[in-house]
Amino acid sequence: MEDVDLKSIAEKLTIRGKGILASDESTGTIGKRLEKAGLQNTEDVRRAYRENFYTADIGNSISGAILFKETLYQHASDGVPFVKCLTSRGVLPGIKVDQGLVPMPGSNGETSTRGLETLASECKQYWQQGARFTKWRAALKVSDGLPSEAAIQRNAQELAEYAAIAQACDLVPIVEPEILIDGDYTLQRSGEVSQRVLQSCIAQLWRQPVDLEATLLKPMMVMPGADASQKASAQDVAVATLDTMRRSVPPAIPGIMFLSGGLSEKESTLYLNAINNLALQQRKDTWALSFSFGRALQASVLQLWTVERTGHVPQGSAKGMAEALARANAAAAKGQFQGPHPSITSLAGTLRENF
Ligand code: 5MM
Repeated sequence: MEDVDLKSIAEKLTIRGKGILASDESTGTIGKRLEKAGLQNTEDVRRAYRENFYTADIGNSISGAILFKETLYQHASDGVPFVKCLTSRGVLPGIKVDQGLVPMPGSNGETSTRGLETLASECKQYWQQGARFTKWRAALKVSDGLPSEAAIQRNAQELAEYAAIAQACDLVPIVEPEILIDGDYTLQRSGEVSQRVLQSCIAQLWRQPVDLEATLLKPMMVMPGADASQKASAQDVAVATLDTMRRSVPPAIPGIMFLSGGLSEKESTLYLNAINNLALQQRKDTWALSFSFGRALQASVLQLWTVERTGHVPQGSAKGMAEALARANAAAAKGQFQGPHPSITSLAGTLRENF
């Protein structure tokens, strides 16, 4: 095995003004999205859809792409392996290594994540196949009594064990403790819960043989739940998010790569832009503050691709959308997004305003 410098991989992933494309939806999750768009959830449809991203001109905006196991072994329609499509564009291939959520016995509907038993042997195979970083997702529900301390501790411990195993296999770990958007919780409660969760994750990472300088964090931005009566502005989200990160995440961690978690494509970009603007103003850009978005980089691409397949928009439209969304978020990762937002819904809004 070659001598792997994990810190330099983490540095490449967190280079300022680029972010990560999360395209690691498991077969069930991508299936729900494809079926909602009227497409069949077959291996070739999944492959053809993902080709829109991996053969797009995204190298100036995207530093790494997280793939699902199936995708790591697939090829573009011209026969070039996806891994090669990505590396030839300067994009590092990564892999989701968790095996999904399972109910936590005795809990009030809370979950932990499975996959630790087989992780080491799988990581070795993924490295051979070209993956250079990994991702593991835990999910925490918020309500009056949740998340419980038991769920916070169990998930933090699993995330830290995963990170140690990934690094031992020469892969940079992305640690994803997602605070779910569902619920009517306030901005303040989101901050309190995020702080507890992130601090517990960091404490567990310290207990394991994990090199923080070769570890990335993938949290949710701090914001009210989707059903909260009081909405927050992008500036409110930026203030609460930066306060929480500063109180919880040591500067040794090179990058905080936010997930989009059910926000709209436009909100995700505007919030990320506000966070970076504020960090620059306050000189608190200790870490790269960037994205590891899934839906916020994909939703309009999928919509457009379904139309493209019927021949009603030119071939390549979906790929062009993938590039435009990546560019918009790369600009936001520098606090330089100026709009208009390229997503289909924003475009429709702009067009409506012009008539
Ligand atoms: C929370 O989901 C992650 C980020 O995507 P969004 O920006 O859309 O929230 C995402 O990487 C997720 O972990 C993968 O899609 C895998 O999800 P499943 O549900 O298939 O495990």
